[in-house]
Amino acid sequence: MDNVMKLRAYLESKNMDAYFIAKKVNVRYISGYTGDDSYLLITRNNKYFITDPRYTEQAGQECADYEIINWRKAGRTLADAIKGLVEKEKIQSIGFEDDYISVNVYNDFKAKIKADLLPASHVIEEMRIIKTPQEIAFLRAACEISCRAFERILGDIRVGVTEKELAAKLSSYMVFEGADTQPYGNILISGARTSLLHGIPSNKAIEYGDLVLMDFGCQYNGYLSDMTRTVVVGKATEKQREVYELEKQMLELSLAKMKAGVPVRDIYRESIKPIQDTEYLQYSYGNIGHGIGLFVHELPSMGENFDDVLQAGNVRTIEPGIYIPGWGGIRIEDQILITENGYENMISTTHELIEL
Ligand SMILES: [Mn+2]
Repeated sequence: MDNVMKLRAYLESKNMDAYFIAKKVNVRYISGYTGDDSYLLITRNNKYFITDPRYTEQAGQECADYEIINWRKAGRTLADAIKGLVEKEKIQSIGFEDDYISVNVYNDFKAKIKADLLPASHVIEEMRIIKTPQEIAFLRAACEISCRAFERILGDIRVGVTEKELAAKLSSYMVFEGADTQPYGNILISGARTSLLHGIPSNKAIEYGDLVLMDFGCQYNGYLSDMTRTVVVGKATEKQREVYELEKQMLELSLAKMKAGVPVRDIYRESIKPIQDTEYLQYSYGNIGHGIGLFVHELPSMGENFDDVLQAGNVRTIEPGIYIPGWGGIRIEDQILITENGYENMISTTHELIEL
């Protein structure tokens, strides 16, 4: 069953006439369109691609089996264009992504469209949880590109270079290795700043003895990789080595548990075993992974507060970490395909401590 058929099966099950899609990655997932600022209205029998003149040519090429609507021509606002389709198709109910549509757009829809607007978020997101073989191939390729870029950036990390310079190089290496050119907010931070879970690369220069934490990834045909490695510039101190070893055990125990059918809470419990009775437990974080695909943080999440179970065909990251304010943080992150009997690690880079 293709994605549109799956969505139509959902419409039927909910007795809904149409579904309106505005999230960029959901538009791409359903239609294959790779551009911006476009919307889909999928009815039981028709497919409408709603965009503006900047994108009509591209939409015609990428979504040839859709009827392409230029909303700027059809009316004053997006709602005017949809109003016309609702009348033409005699649509009585439309599901929409209520976790995304702005209040502004919603109010305009409500005022103009004579159909029930039914909040129905996460419909496409739920479909995206199990990856197809094609999606898995793209995700694997994105991971391989990141691993090659990591090998290259190691040669550039030295005293005096700034975090920003290294972050820019790392991004360019991924493009040279085959990634899409879409920007991606890579984290490359050093020294005590590594305790910032999502720190932003700064003008700080690398110093001898620094931890350098790189949490990065790229996009390949729209599909993302996400990996983290933490290295030491020079010789690791005793404490750096101790924390690194604990972190590595946290990751590897989590990996060993990965298999379809395992509750994510069990993975979390496994992950904290090495630090359970140590001072470091307070420096860990309850979320240790997330689904990944067309979007970097997608369903399902992984951590102490989630009830779901690993399923074959999930692609997830696993990234426990230890973050000590004022001292620094260490994280290792891999991207995993869950299988019936275990997992495939899409990230081939070593877990061993790298001293540069
Ligand atoms: Mn991640």
